[in-house]
Amino acid sequence: MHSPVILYQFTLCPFCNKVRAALDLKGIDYETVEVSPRTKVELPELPEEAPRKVPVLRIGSDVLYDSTDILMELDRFFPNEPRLLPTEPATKETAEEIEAWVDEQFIKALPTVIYGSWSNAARAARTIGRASKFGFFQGMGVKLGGPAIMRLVAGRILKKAGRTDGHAWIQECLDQFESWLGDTNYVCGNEMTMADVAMLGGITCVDEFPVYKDILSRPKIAAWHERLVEMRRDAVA
Ligand SMILES: N[C@@H](CCC(=O)N[C@@H](CS)C(=O)NCC(=O)O)C(=O)O
Repeated sequence: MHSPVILYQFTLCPFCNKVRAALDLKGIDYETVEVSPRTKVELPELPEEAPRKVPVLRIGSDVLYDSTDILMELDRFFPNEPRLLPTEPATKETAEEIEAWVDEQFIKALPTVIYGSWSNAARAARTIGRASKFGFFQGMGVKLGGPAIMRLVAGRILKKAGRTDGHAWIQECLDQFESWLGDTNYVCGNEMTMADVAMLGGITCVDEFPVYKDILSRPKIAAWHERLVEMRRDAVA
């Protein structure tokens, strides 16, 4: 029997969604603990150098943090298939690069279309209010200011990235992802890797927002997504 696995998270945080996707796809049983964004008192003791951020994953007495590091470590704790890190060095390198790109581009671009317009901002505020899931948004500097502040934050992200249009940014990301997919089942070839898991996590995170439909309106991405969703469903069953 394995040690208990506990994921400390904000439900709406895309980085936590990456880790949940990985745990599900590998068929690992885990519990989740919802962390209070303000106090984060629920977090376990962390190494001194670790930021007080989610996700944090406890496996028995081991405490892992940072979604990318967690994905990279998971095969070591759970060597069962599917592996997140390919064994072939060149493929492993590509998987790591694309996984980093998901954090740096796709996940960064998402909030700019989630609350980049007044109506989306109001919708985001309602979703958060309803579900009490402040995490992602508060993590990005949004306190309790509602749509107006969300809009400011979206603007700030765009400016920092040297962009003006969040929707165009997302479309560029999707073009890029599609071209990497090519005619293969997964983004690094015909085996699933941490790169697919990261992208799946980011997409799942916005499933209540209009951008989700835009993403899945692309047939190649929709087919890839369906493969992963099915695999995830089978693995948790
Ligand atoms: N690079 C980290 C980023 C984690 C992160 O930014 N988490 C946010 C939530 S989306 C957080 O915990 N923010 C709380 C804070 O900064 O106080 C990862 O991949 O895990």
